[in-house]
Amino acid sequence: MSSSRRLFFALPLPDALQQQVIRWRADAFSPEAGRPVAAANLHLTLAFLGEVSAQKEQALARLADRIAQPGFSLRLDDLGHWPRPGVVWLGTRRAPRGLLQLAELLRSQAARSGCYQSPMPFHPHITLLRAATQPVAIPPTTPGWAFNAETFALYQSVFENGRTRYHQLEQWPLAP
Ligand code: 3AM
Repeated sequence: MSSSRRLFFALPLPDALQQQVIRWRADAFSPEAGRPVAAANLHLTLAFLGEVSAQKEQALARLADRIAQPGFSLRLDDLGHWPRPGVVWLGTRRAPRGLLQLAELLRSQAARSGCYQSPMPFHPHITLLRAATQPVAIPPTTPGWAFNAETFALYQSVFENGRTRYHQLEQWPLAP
């Protein structure tokens, strides 16, 4: 029997930073602005894979084993609102080359493995609020957090009991 799972590659956020972000978010946005993403679900998507068979998942994971991209520092100094998908996001004004290269590599491996990749340009972001379809007052600045991205991971998106949860399936180091 073959099973498929809804998967994506992403950068995890360090636990301490997840907590800082959600504490700041509670003050920075009104409760009506949108539905807050749970702390443990905060991530920066690198490549969305969609519904993937177990066989294709294995193939993508083995390709990821061979990635030898360097780690990088990421400054979270940008904020924005995309009203159509209803997303309020935290991002970076200057995406480091290492981040763009890692996303490009994962996306091209995904495309070659038959996972549809959106033609929209990659806009690295961490989704903070969903269902934010009404105008939102966006704070003029962020606390300007920075963190060292030392790993990337494969996640499964699971919808259960009316909630989406992201389970980390496998993690890979970025080169020092
Ligand atoms: O990083 P965020 O939260 O913006 O929106 C989905 C989420 O992105 C995105 O993949 C991440 C994990 O679910 N996603 C969902 N469906 C998608 C699709 N068809 C998609 N990204 C691109 N194409």
